[in-house]
Amino acid sequence: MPERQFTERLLGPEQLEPSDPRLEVVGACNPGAVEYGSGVALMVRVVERPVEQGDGYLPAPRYTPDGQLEIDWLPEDDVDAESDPRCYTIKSTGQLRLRFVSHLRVFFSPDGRHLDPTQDDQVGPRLMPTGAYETYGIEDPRITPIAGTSYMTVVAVSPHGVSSALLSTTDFNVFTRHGLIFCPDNKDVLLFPEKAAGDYIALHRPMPSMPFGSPEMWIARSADLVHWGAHRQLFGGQADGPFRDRVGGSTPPILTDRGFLTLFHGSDKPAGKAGVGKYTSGAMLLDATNPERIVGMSRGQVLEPVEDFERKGFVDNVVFPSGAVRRGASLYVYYGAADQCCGVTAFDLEELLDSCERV
Ligand code: MAN
Repeated sequence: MPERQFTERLLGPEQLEPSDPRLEVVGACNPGAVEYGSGVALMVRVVERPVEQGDGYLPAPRYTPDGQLEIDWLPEDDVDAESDPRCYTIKSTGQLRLRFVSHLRVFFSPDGRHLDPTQDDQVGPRLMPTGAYETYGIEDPRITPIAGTSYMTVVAVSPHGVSSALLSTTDFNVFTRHGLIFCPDNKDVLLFPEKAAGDYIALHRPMPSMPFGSPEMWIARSADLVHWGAHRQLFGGQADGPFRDRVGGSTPPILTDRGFLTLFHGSDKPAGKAGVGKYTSGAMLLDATNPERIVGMSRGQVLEPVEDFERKGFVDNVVFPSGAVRRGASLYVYYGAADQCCGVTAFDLEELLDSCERV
């Protein structure tokens, strides 16, 4: 495993005010990240849950399409609250509700390594859920700089399923929404910073409801970043090991002299077992001219939960990388820890590349 050069807990929920008095902040995690001026712009997923608890009823928050917060009360005896700390399963319908809602918030780290949300110049606007596809929130932003604009994919969660939307900005103040680019269920959409053979490229993660195989990452092409085709399976389908329960792209690829470098994540929960498993990450190198071809893979994982704040939190044992920024000879990796806070760690870029074996 390549050595971490440093690890910092960058931001936690206790440092943030809720967006509504009916909510408390329980997570500030899974940050998108991009170089911005001499520092780093971060888009943080802020996770909030209702403060009030009912007698015999469980609160499930949602936003109306025009952005108003509503709290539904689910009769406790019709709810499985044990299987997953993130969701309730309604017994009578088999359907899920999230226990929380998520929105996004901009932060600026002057050195990429520290953040002080009490400083006005380090905090930017909130991006709140809106429309029919974001009822249960927007999650897990990934930012890719393309020709001077920051393009951001977000996971949109609603009764229609888990889909992925595209936004863009040049100043992290005003955002343009480009709508859904991958329909349900699909998440972990990562855009490449450069075209290949004239096409924009994205990694994505379809989540088939019929389990004919193990989870997979896919790759697609587009002429305009909005309409995607040429879909192909890229990686995954492992019935055993650290990525058997889930596998998805994590950090938007960066172009190196050995190809596109990207971190991916997965969970090792054995089939049929309750809980969410341990989330760890591997590194992958894709050919620069033909990114459908994997040219290198890390031997084992490059990141796993070791620090206290990575092992204990809202969901234990989760490291979930979501941004990577080159700083000198290092690659700074921004990640969600235990679905509760943001961490940043760094690798020597050459060492990380060396950890990828040719395949
Ligand atoms: C899923 C998503 C992420 C979350 C991880 C770990 O992949 O809900 O947002 O961080 O699980 O719980």
